[in-house]
Amino acid sequence: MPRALVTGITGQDGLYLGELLVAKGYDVYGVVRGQNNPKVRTVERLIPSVELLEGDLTDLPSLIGAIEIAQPDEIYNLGALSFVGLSWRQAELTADVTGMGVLRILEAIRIATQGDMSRIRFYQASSSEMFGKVRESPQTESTPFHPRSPYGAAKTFGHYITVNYRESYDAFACSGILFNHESPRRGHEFVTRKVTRGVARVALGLQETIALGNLESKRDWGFAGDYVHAMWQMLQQDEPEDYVVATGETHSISELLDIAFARIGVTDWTKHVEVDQRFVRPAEVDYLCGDATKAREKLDWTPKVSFTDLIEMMVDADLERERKLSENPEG
Ligand code: NDP
Ligand code: GDR
Repeated sequence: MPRALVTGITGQDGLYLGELLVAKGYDVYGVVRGQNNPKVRTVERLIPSVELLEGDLTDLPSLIGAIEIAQPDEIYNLGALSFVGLSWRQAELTADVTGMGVLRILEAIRIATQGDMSRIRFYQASSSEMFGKVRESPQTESTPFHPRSPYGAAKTFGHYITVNYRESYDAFACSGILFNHESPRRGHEFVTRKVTRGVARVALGLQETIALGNLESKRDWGFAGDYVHAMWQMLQQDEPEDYVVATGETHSISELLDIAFARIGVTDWTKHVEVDQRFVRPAEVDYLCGDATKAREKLDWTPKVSFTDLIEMMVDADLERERKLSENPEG
């Protein structure tokens, strides 16, 4: 059986990727950090066959130890401080986990394989945030980077160090430049989930308004369950390369609000939304739209879930969850 090690297994993508790898017959090992991490229970419930190993991207020995136990054929580095808004307030930690963490795990592979890095295939979770103040649209693998946040800067380092280890040590290292992808498992801090959860609570009379930042920015949003297939496909190719993964469609936060509120029968949402300066960022990424032609042609990858279906799926899941919670607040 092939063996895979996944950092960030407790996150949105870690859960979908873990499920995919188990379904494909892998022995899956997940790296979890911290003492008594409450998200571990979700992994145990959804993917009980995953073996959990202690480790932290800020701690090289723990990464070497995890690789020695798991003996993986493939490593997926999904762990990161991933919330762009927080990255200004915890810039140093973001650089350490999201940026330096990539170097540490590559070094852990180099040490554990005694320099024969090509023995372990490596996936780095890079991001469309690297394009930032975009130089061209749509964005492709060759569009120059101009990150706009400490998070974007840290991911740009992670991307280039992945490319550098491929070129320096013959590592089978791929960087997936993924555009925003969402699901009912998305954290509440990200705008899609904040909106769909807020809309569900408005529908159930649990809150009146949703406080948001910039309503004009535009994102290329897809479904996380589709995107993890592209991660796996990248590591099955003959050559390690970098790929943009995106839908090629872009929508504003206002359009997101239109679709989410329409699902509960509200056409004019203005009285339910307030702009709160606390959620406006010091520097914004105004517009992202990805060109995933290379992923389509080489990986045979296409997104399956449309933007409207994605947001409706998330509103429906939040309605069910909030209804259950209001009936039984203990959980
Ligand atoms: P989440 O925020 O849901 O998950 C992040 C994961 O990183 C969690 O499992 C978290 O574990 C883990 N983590 C945080 N700090 C550390 C650390 N010091 N050591 C080890 N693990 C740590 O992110 P997503 O699942 O949405 O994203 C997965 C990856 O893809 C991230 O790297 C993200 O930056 C990147 N990405 C995401 C996109 C998206 O739209 N979702 C788009 C492009 C890239 P814990 O339980 O300990 O908090
Ligand atoms: P993003 O996602 O920064 O693109 O990073 P997020 O959902 O946080 O923001 C998207 C856009 O919405 C605007 N916005 C708000 N955002 C949040 N979180 N909360 C608000 O109240 C709010 N109001 C408006 C933001 O300004 C922004 O323009 C995500 C993360 O998953 C990264 O890890 C990943 O790399 C990128 O997607 C691709």
